[in-house]
Amino acid sequence: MLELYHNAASTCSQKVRLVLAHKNLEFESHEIDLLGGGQHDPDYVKLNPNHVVPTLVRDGAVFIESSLINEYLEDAFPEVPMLPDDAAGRHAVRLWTKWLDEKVHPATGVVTFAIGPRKALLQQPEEVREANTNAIPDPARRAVRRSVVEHGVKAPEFAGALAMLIDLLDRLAAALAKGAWLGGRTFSLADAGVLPYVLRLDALAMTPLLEARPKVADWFARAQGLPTYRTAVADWIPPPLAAMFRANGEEVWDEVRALVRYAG
Ligand SMILES: N[C@@H](CCC(=O)N[C@@H](CS)C(=O)NCC(=O)O)C(=O)O
Repeated sequence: MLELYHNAASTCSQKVRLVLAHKNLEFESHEIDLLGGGQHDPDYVKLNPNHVVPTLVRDGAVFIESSLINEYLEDAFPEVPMLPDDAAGRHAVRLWTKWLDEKVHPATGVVTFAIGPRKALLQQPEEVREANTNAIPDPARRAVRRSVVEHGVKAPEFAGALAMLIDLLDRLAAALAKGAWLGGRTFSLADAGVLPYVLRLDALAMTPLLEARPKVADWFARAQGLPTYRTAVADWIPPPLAAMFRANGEEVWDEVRALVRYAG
């Protein structure tokens, strides 16, 4: 039996749900309220000492780190393969997921918290917000979170993070010029890894950045057209949250566009 501790809108949770759906794997869902601080609950922290989602539990065995969870799922459930057959192809897919984990994910955190939930967090009682920020175990992440929630798109971290995500779109466009999907002929662990980050840019009303890159826009439309996209991603996102992210994104779009070298 598979159990997933996750959050409806979190990028890392989407990444794992996409792979579960692609492999036709059902799971028992345990949703964690990230804005309410559920990731810091002592019982949850016993499963995931990093205070983050997702966490997969299979018959009592615990798996953390979204990209490694996806690799585990590929090893444990190979019937619907999401890695290429050849060693070089597998290396190319893992190059994507490594880069996503190391660079793209932290940059997405900066861009997201500077815009999407920022106002809602600022409306929380200060002691609640501070307690949740102080509970983030990594001091560097804690400092960045405090800065971007306080200063929004004017935070010193914002422009660099945005540049990293523009680089993601450019690398994606270059890769898609060579093939329809990132890991060969079908939707792969690399596509499942990248999709949530592109979706987040779209959710924050940065859609012109995608539209300016036709290969990316085409890949995004094809990925959204997969039946697994609806069950793994679209069906989970609460409409009020989507509306809040979009409205907050639209409000700062002019400021964001001014920081972008190539906004279309
Ligand atoms: N490297 C981790 C990152 C997980 C992560 O950052 N998850 C975010 C949601 S996408 C989270 O739980 N954030 C909680 C918080 O920021 O307090 C993974 O890939 O699983």
